[in-house]
Amino acid sequence: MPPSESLRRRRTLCAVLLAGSLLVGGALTAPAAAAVPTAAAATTAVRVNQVGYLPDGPKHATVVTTSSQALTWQLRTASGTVAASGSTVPRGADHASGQSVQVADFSSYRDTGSGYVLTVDGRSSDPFDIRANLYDGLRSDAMAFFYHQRSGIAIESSLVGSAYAHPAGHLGVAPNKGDTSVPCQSGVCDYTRDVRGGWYDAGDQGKYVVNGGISTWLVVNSFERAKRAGTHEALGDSTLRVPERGNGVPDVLDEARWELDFLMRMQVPDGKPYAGMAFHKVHDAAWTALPTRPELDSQVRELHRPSTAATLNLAAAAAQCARVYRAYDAAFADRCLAAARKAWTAARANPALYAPDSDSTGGGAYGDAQVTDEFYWAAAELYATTGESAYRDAVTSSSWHTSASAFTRYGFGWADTAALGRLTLATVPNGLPAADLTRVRSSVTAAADTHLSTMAGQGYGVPIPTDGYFWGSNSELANNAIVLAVAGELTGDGRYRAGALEAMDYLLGRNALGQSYVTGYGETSSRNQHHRFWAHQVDASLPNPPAGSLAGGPNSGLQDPVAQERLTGCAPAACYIDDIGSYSTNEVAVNWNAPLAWLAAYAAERATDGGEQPTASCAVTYTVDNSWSDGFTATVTVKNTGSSAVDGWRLGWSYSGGQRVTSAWNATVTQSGTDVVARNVDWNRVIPAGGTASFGVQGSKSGSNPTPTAFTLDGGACA
Ligand code: 9MR
Repeated sequence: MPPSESLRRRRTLCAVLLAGSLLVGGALTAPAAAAVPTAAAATTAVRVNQVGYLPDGPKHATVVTTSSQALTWQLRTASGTVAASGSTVPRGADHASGQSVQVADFSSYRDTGSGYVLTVDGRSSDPFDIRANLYDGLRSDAMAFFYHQRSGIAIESSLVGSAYAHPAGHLGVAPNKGDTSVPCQSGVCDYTRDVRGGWYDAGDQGKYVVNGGISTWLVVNSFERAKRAGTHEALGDSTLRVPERGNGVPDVLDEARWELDFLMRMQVPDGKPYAGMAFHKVHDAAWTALPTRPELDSQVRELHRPSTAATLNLAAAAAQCARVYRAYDAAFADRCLAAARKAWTAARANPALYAPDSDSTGGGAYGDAQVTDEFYWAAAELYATTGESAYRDAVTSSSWHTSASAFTRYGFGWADTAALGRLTLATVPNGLPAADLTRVRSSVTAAADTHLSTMAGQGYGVPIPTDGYFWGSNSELANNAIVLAVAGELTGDGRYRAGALEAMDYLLGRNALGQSYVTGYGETSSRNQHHRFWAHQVDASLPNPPAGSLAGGPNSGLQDPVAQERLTGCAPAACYIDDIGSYSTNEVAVNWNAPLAWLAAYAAERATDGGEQPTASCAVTYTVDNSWSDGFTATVTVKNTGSSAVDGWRLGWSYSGGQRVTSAWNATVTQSGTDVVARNVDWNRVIPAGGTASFGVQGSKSGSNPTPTAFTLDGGACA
């Protein structure tokens, strides 16, 4: 049987304490003293999303006040005009923050602008915007985090700027000793493996299959979900700063492939003991100091013994790969599927090879002695991809298939993966009987209802309970917000989308500390996260983390020396310090940025309640001007049928006859699979109300050349 919610939580906490105490490692040079961002030291007591709000989204602020009476709030424009006003709702003591709070709700205000300020009782918030494209920047920055974290490839200045560029790390070039021919730890194997590539896990340079698996799944899932919504062009080719831009494959999938290739390299080869299993992790033999540039790490790297959990993470991520990449690269999809099947079979043969919590010298433990949830997740992915009865039986015979514990208030995570299987079964077409599918989908909405009620009980609208602030709490919150978003997709109920967006408010400043946990977003944003290269706080020649990097967030366990020294006595949601030494509250990690990127993409693309596709005011004519045996030219004219000018546009359509655009004029045109996106050039950026813009394409074809009939303008369907 799956363990109860409380048992699972204890297990997670236990792992935290064990590994946390060993992570200290004496490697840290003395961190510079940073101001302690306690609630008392905050500059304002009106907490808002410091980036802003979507015009059609919820708009809440939390006011810290000792007053028990409702107060008047005023929303002022940048010029100081009062645009809206109302009364706050007193909430009294908020246990997570340890503060007495009231809530202002200005959701009904839907105008747009920048530099708004919310004033309550003579105190003002940080300034913020209200605009539809609020999350466009974060969508690409949060996803670009993964390129920065790539191992085994030079990080190019042309893509990230000179401050963040560095030579490839861990390609066997001195002083690096890895990762092209890595030995196992003593007694584990008698050969070496090439395990180059992948993403560094976090502030350290270890590479861990369990955490890599869930992170890859989330990145690929963000694309798979967007594809269902018909909005995936925003994650398509040439949307990210990655070296693979322009290769015809969606950039998000290019990024995830970097990790998928690594995960498959971690599989034990045929003919060796435990063939098909995945090594649990590869990392330095001893903890390295802060700072350590990746290309200057001189530690020996070692493979740690295979584990059932890592093997099943590989199976799940690779099975998802086989499904999602098929439209873009069938050979890669086949390779993923073969790896997934092999991993599944190996895990079934070795169901209890547990990674111990104690293995945390030189890298994190990622210990997990409860892997029935990983079996369920891997079976669900394999079933959704193949439809085969053996995987279906593994799904339906798992106690996780019906257990209420698949979703908990504490969210899913690298050790608790049953929810990922449920999310896939609820959203990817599969052959489960209708009644079972209904039950699976209801379990997602029931979980989302729980999160909404948790939020309703919190002064800051946080979808995690008061005792849920443990290591990486920001990812716990973000993962719960994903469940809310998926419930919105399944039901069309706008309350779930509102809940997911309100979770973003917390990450971006509406919280106990008035702290945006995302670098570069908001007036007071985290900039000293624990990282061996972005270590500006200890070495001024190195950069701070790049924009879009999410800090782990408040951790009431205080599991590092800086937190213990500076945060003792903190209320759970205030147990955070923006200091490079506080790895238990202020690290970055791939499994934390992945849900942030997922949510940013979700928030950026959905402009209407309930997740419906917006309708745009446009009409399109597509005329084939010339056609020959294997090619054609066409003129596309888009008319702005709305009452205001369009400033900058993106026109999308699909080719159903295998056509491919080979060149274009008067627009920049990219194609990903069957999907085409045309972006304005400078001179036709503005289409006045009633006006038109035209451009031309040349393409290749074989046989017929069906004319596209459906077009979208900036994500909204043209009438
Ligand atoms: O995210 C992990 C958290 O759940 C654990 O409690 C903690 C201690 O074991 O480790 C966290 O993961 C770290 C990993 O062990 C090493 N790389 C950095 C990760 C983020 O802090």
